[in-house]
Parts: sequence; C-alpha cells; structure tokens
Amino acid sequence: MSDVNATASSAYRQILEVIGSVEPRIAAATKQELTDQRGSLKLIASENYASLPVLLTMGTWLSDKYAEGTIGHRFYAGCQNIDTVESIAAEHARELFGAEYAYVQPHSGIDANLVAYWAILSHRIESPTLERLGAKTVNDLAEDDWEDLRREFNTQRVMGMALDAGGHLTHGFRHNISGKMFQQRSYGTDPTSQLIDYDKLRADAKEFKPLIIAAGYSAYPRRVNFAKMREIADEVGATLFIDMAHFAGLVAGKVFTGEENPIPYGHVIGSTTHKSLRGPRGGFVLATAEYADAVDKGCPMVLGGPLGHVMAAKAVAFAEARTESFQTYAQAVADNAKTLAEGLLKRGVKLVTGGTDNHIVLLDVSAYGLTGRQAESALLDSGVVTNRNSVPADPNGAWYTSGVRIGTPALTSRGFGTDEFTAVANLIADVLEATTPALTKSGARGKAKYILDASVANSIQSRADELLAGHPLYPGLEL
Ligand code: DSN
Repeated sequence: MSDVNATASSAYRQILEVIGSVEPRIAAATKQELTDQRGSLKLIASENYASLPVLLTMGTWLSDKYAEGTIGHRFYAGCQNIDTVESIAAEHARELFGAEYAYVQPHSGIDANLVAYWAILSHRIESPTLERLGAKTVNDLAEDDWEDLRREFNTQRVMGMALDAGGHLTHGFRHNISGKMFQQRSYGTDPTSQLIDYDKLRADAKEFKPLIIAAGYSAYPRRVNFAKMREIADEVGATLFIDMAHFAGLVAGKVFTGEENPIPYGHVIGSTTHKSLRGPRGGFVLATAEYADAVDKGCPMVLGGPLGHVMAAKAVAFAEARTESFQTYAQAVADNAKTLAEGLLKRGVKLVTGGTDNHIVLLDVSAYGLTGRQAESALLDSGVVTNRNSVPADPNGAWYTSGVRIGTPALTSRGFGTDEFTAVANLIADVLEATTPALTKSGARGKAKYILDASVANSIQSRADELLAGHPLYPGLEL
C-alpha cells in the first residue's frame, strides 16, 4: 500500500465517523457505494474512478465561499484564495491541452456547453449589434433594439450529430434548453458504414447555414476528423463548437493527435472532467483568445456561484493528467476498447460501426431479440454495469433502445489490461446468449422484462468477482 493510500485510509475512516455522528444513513450509503463499485464491472463509458487526492480535495471549506464573477473580478469580498485555486486550475488546463484560454467554473458538461453557446452568441451576435448601435452594454440599448436583439438570438441555428448516431442532447435537441434556444438540424451517419458522412454534412451545412456546428459525441465509437469539421465550418461561416466531454482524457493523454485533436480546430470546446479525464465531477471550457472574454462571463451569465472545492480538485486532476503515466493510461483505454470489441465480434455480437477506435463500444443487441433495457438489466444482474443506448435508426426509441453502450476508462483505471477485457467480452456475450425477453400477457415480446436464470447470473458474477479481485479499487483503503 502506498503512503498516500495508507494516509487516505485513515482519513476516510475518520471522515465517515464524523459524518456518521450527524447522519449515520449518509455515512452508510457512502460506504456502501464503495462496496458496490468495488464489486461490479463498471463499464459505463462516461464513468471512471478519480484518484484519492482528487476525491479528498473536494471535501474542504473552499466549498463555503461565494465567488461569483471571474478571477480578480468577483461580486463578493474575500475571494483571494478562490482566485488562487481557479488560476491554478485554469493554468493547468491551458497547458495540458495547449489551449489559448481555459474556464474551469462549469459545474457539469451541460453547463460547460451552455457557457460555450452563450459565448458564441455573445461574440457573433451581441457584440456586433452593440457596436453597430454605438452601445457599450445591453443597458444602453433602447427597448426596441433590445427586443430585436432578443429575437435575433432566437433565430440562430446549430447543426449537431443526431442523437441516435451518438450525439448529445445539448447539441440542439428539444429535450434540452439548446433545442429551445436554437433551430437545429442533425447530421447523421452513413446508413451502411454508420460512420460520419462528411460530404453529406458539408452539403447540409451549406443549405442550413448554421451559426454553430457542434462536433463531438457521447455514444459514437469512432474518432472524428476535426480538421474536416473546421473546414466545413469555415466554408459556411459557422463557429466550430466541439464537445470533448467523453474523450478529454484521450486528448490529454495524446492518443488523439493531428486531425483528431480537437484543440487546434475548435473555436470553443466544452468538456467534463470526470469521464476519461478521471477528475472530479464537473466541466470546463477551452476557447481561442477571440472567444475568451465572452466565455469568461459564464458566471453569473449562465452559471451559479463557482464551486471552489471542485475547481481545486480539477487542478489536482489536471496536474495528474500531465504525467507520463496518464498518457500510458489513456493509450491503454483505447487499446482495451479494441480488445473488448474484438472479443465481442468473435462471439458474434453486432457492434455499431463494426468496432471502435476510441473508448466506446456500442452493442446492437437486437439479434438476441432483446431491447437495450433488457440487456442492461440482465448484465446488471450478473455484476456488469452498463447503460442502454440508441443505435442508428433505432426502432425501440430512446427509452427501451436496441443498444448497450460500454466503455473502458473505469476498468482501465483499476488496472485491467487486454487479458481481462477479453474475459469481460466473454462474460457479456454469455449474458446476452442466456437472456430471453419475457412475453407480455398477449404473448408478444416484452421490452422491459426478461428471463435470465439466476444460477447463470450468479456464475457470471463469480467470474466477474475473480477479475475484480485481481485489481482492487483503491487498494489498501479499508473502512
Ligand atoms: N451523461 C453523459 C454520458 O453518459 O455520456 C452525457 O451527458
């Protein structure tokens, strides 16, 4: 056990004792979460395990300070330490990604994307209007001009990847505020290859003329050519917004380089810190210098007061991601995903796009007669934690779905390598082969209930337990 884990071990025992003295049920649930995470194969592509230093950094009095505003320009007195923390986190983010500007206040990925959208609207629509009308701020606008500007905001357009092709809700969909702010048109994937069709995207963008092209995904198992995306954005006069929440760790770890590296091509980039980047739960925005001032107004324009304790943990996570060992980790995430995909393909499992070259593998389980929801539940019974996901042109919609999304960041953090991921592929295939949909009263195939013999689920859980025992989570941390 390393010194850090030994110290954290005793720190956590005491922390849980203190919490338990006020609300024992919270202490118990916190403890139970560790037991549960230790005892299952975490394959949710957007989850990870943050380091103990990152987790510990979040538990401090930095949480108690209000610091609306930005570094050196706050709406509250006494923010000198939050200024220090935010400056260090932003500096690390800029250096880690090679970005001109970094904003580390967003509380989540959705917040980060909203800040990005606001910054683009501000830079592209509001500022030129103010300049044209000779106004310094919106307060100087006459009522009619203000109404015109508000209407202008509402007629802007975004083009984002279709949800069932792997895009994200924040890329202009009706169930997210972005779909209510913007007119949206999706770009999908080629029906045969299931890969992004850049030529079609270009033609659609020329016709739709969006203010923003949103690149990035949360369920597309392939890399994106951001140079091509930028070329298309430039051709139609759009700002290229890139959502790198899922693959930020692969960018930081230098797995995505050249035309696959979003940083040189995106005008504004939104991200989370807790997925492949392995930091605390939160978000951040990177931008070119041109967009920096607008992004910097994220709080209180879009965000509530920044979370000082989480920004501190982001700084620690960024510092960790600058190391060589993080690069080795990031490469292993991608290598393990390939192994997982190959193992599944060998067992006859259908994969969207036929494989992966990032951290995501998207299974199409329809050939087993199952919905994504049934497969997700059967896998959970067997100790395999995943989430259901739509596949392109999914006949089962976004609730039941026909797919299961899996990813390698979390188990790679636990030390799983290619042998373990080959075994994981076989466990998954065994569950799918052993599960059948339950029939409804009318004799039709149900979409939610399923049949999986408990003895089969238990034997698969035992095999999962063996794999997990070889790679303990937070080794040495005994509560
Ligand atoms: N919830 C994230 C994911 O699972 O991909 C996206 O918002």
